[in-house]
Amino acid sequence: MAASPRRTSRSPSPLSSSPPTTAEQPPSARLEEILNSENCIEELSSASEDDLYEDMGTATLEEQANITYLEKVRIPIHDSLTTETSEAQNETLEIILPYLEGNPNDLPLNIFGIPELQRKKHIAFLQQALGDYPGAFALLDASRPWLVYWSLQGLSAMGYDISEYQDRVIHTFSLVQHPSGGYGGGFGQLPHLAATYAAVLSIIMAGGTAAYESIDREKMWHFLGEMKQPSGGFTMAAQGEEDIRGAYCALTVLSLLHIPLELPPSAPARAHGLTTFTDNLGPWISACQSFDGGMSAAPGNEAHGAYAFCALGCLSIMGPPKQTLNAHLDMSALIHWLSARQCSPEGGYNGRTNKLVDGCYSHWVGGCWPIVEAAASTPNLWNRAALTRYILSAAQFKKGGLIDKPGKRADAYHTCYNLAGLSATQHTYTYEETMLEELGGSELDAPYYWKVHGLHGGERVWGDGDVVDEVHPIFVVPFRAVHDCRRYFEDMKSFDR
Ligand code: FPP
Ligand code: K
Repeated sequence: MAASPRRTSRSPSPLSSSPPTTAEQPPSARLEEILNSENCIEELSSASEDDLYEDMGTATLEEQANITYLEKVRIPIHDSLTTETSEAQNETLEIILPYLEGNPNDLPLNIFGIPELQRKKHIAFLQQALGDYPGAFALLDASRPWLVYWSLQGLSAMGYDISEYQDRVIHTFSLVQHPSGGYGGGFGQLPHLAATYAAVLSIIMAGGTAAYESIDREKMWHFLGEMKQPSGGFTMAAQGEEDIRGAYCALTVLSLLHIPLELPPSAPARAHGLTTFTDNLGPWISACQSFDGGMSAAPGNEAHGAYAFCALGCLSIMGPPKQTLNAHLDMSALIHWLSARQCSPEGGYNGRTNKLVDGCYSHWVGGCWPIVEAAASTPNLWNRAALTRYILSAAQFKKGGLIDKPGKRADAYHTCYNLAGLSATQHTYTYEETMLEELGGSELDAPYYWKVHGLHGGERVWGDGDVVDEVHPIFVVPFRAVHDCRRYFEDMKSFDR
């Protein structure tokens, strides 16, 4: 077998989006001059393209168009005002750039000169994450359902058959199901919507009758009824915070388990005139859109990418994204905000304005695009190749697992969400109104109309060995798990009210 190609001085920089045969366009002397000047931004905007770049040589117009401005010059624009934020950004860039321009971990490279996905090492890392933890990890006790979810989802994304974990998953979550409904972090802990979300997704990934039957749906209905608030939102726990995570987690569980949309008789929100789980929810989510177009945890808070995904996920469970997103959000403001999260030249995403790139936002922001594209009918709103480069070049930990950024340690959370983001760059999904007639017209069935449309045909920097599996755009588990689960619960009778 031929040795894996190593990056040489003649290989393209990973900041160039072109395959190895394409000529690069070097910056002109005039551009270097402008970038070093005080009025850099003003001068750049008045300079013509011809002033800024050397001749593109053999690159076609199409190839030129694919190379974004900053990728061409490979020098980020610096604001001359120095702040704590700009210093952190500069320091971060210094740490990251060597990984984008070279190969400090000495990983084998794919045909585009980008490190290959270290699948075997990442699988071994997640297998370990499902094992025992030393005492110092006791503080993660309440996050146990998350550890299981992140690990199983990451393994599934890499094509690993998780059926060996089925019995353990059923056993673990039968112990953490609360007697009054919902799941806590561990045995004896109070139920919480985040733990419940992670538990239900883990259980449906494990799959099978015993797994489905381990969930007490009727008690779950009552637990979710307790979380519903008169405002339309959901609290994460009894007397807990009301935020957009709660709304997304609650609707995920309601939809997958086919729980009645009607609130249980005991739900406190009934005293305020609400009768269903979706009452007032759309307007409450609208109120979470902040002045800058992003989505915040609750009305009035700072926008954050993780909450954008929760908001879009929740709206996409309430109905077809084209309807619900356009009805409740200012889409052009949202698209503007989401686009601004892709860092250049890093290629990965940050979570909020003026903060640092982090591999987990490959999913929290990257995963918003398939949903936005289904609502806006505009493809290619984001730079998939740049995100792929960040994930493969800068977010793989040498020994296995994926990370926030170089210098950080791998964990199951960053492994799961980097891989979900990588999947989003590779696959295309469409929302097919007419697809699943068997579910036609039943409650919260919108998420079952997504169809895998094949690998993304545009510019790519991943090789065949770097492909990860499709991930359901709303529930972030394999499609199979989503459809098997809903089919199982589809004909279940409603509960006695
Ligand atoms: C800021 O952390 C992070 C947040 C404000 C939100 C975190 C929430 C999630 C990651 C997921 C929620 C989703 C569900 C389904 C429960 P930071 O200040 O450390 O990071 P930053 O500098 O990147 O903003
Ligand atoms: K962070």
